[in-house]
Amino acid sequence: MNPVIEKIEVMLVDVPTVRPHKLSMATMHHQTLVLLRIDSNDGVSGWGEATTIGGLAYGGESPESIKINIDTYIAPLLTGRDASRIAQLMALIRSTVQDNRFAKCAIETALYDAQAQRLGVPLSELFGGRLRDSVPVAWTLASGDTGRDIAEAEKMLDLRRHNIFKLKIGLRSVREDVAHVAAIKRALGDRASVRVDVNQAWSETEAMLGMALLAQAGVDLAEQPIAAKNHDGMRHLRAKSSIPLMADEALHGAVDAMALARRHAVDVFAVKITQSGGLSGAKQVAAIAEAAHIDLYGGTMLEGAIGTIASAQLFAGFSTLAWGTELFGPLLLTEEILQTPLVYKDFCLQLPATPGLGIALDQDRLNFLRRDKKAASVF
Ligand code: MUC
Ligand code: MG
Repeated sequence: MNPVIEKIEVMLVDVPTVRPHKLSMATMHHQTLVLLRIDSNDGVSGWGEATTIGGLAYGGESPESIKINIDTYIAPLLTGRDASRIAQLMALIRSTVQDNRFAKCAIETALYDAQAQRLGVPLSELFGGRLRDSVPVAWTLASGDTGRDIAEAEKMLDLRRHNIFKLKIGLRSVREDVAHVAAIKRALGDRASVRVDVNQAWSETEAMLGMALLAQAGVDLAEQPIAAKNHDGMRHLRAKSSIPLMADEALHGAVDAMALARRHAVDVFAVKITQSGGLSGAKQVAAIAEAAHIDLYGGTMLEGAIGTIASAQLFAGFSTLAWGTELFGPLLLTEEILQTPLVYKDFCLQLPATPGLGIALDQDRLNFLRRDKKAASVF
């Protein structure tokens, strides 16, 4: 008998961050995890995640809109249907629901988690299998203070947790930002790879100056310095820059990947399962990158453990992962939602070998943290 979908539940879980996380478009003091569970009548439950950054500051889906859109439009479409026909279910959603990439990602992840559990294999095996059992993980330095960022980086190096650091810039003037980056690179030297993420904050002329100064400072990579839609601008920058250019916000799935590849606009793709509309979409982005000789980086929307390990399960199968990943989301949060935390060691995130996502949620903790179970939210 094929499993039938009985219930789809979306929960918003507000968790404080370990310190303020300053991006050019928002300063985060907490993260709102958007978690989703699909229960079927064979007793198997699958989990997915649709977490975004900064409410509506980063993209067009907010935690609240994701929940209401799934509850109102997507869950009723799926309830009562065969949970094992994932391609059919996703095609049905795509034919009825425009956009909503994060919501689609959470649904698809939960369906694959459950199906992999039924088959008794890690989720990675449903996407072609693993080439690696761990992935390198960068840490983002975004306290807004140079001294604090250097101390944080030193601590991560001592712990052998991270030796790749992404610095968030774009709030101050180009020269002030580059001075901050250069001081950190000087302090860390060859012990670490230092990269920057401008989150679209620069104009083309600012980026022209910024990229040149960053190259002199010894920075290895610049991520999304200018507006996501400015593909020609990225192509101009790339042609002039001596350091590689990475697309992040510019990449919302395979169509964007194709457009960027055709224009030779960037050197690296930051692949995100949410931004790609799910694991299958992210795999398509990676395939386009491979065909176009574009390097890959495993990106995050600062998800918690579910989205993080789902991403790792996919990235473990990418033919190359030249720039590693930034799957550190759970480490930015003050609360653990798993019975056994994810394993970060030797600068990498280790992949579980157990079926599905390979994680077990701490239900009591989750119930305690859920926004709908709280008298008042953390805001
Ligand atoms: C982004 O734009 O890359 C990833 C790491 C981080 O600190 O912010 C995110 C979003
Ligand atoms: Mg980015």
